[in-house]
Amino acid sequence: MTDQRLIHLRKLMAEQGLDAVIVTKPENRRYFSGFSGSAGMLLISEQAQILFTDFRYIEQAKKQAPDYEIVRHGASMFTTLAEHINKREFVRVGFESDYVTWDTHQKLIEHLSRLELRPINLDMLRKIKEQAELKLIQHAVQIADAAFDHILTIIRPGISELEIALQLEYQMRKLGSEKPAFDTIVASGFRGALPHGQASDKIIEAGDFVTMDFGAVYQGYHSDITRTVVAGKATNKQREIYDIVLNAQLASIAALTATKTGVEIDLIARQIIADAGYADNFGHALGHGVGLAIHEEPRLSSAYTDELAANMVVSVEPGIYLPDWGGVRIEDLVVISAAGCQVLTASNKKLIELN
Ligand SMILES: [Mn+2]
Repeated sequence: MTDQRLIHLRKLMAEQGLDAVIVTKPENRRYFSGFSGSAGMLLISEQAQILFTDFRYIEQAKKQAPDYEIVRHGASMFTTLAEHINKREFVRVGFESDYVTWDTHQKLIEHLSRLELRPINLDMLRKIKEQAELKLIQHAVQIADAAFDHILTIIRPGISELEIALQLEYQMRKLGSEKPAFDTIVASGFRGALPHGQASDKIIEAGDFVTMDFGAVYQGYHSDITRTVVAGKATNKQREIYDIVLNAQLASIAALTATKTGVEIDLIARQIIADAGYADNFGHALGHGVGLAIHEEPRLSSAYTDELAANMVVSVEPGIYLPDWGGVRIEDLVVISAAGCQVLTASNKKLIELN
């Protein structure tokens, strides 16, 4: 945790006329305090920074968030929060409207009736990564790369998608991943047409395309990689589709630089796939930010008109999905810079035929 993060947060609070913010989203709680427990909330004002949590996490909170006043709450976290807020002269207090449920909002209103509660989004403060964060993401990428190398020795006709997913997750855990970054996707043969086909009991058949989308988590930071390989010899059609997706991916990476917008980069991949005749078969966005959350700001999509900036980390993951036939997706993580971008993912992207 660096002071810089709280400086940026307090600047945003001042811009929005807030006396304090209540931070409840786990990623933001961790980002602004260092505390990684599963329960608790932060109260941050110009003067104060308080972490409320329960009995289970007091010792951990003291260790992980030394710059915070740690307050143990009882049966109702809101009662304790209100006691601390009502001691102070706050008028306007921000809450994370994209995370707080209706029930929680009702409780906040009930306990803090004196206050003006204002919605605020804190995620944008996590978009640009610090050097230390980039190192952690790079480490999570390396774990996934190593698991991919290993899985190439395991994939063969006769084993199931679930077995491949298990082996990927086992390798990543052995290499230090805290957990899978998300439910591992293994989609083979006709199931490859499902962009998010979670591993099933389908057996790999000779000649199947096998799409694997997986990631590791290291000190809270995620990685995300997709590779599609052939369990045998590729057909001409498989080669054709693979090359289109790879070209789309390489061209968008080549164009990716700070000051471009998410729309512009998304369009580069989309145009190449459309020109090849598959416009209707690439129905998802090109990429997303990755960090303490697996999907976060910014986006490479037709809706993201903001400029990108140096030290943002995004996935670049075009795909083509053909119903009843299968699909291909290729995904790397990259760090954006002023001059271009640096690809973090090291795994081979040439079409791999496993014989
Ligand atoms: Mn992804």
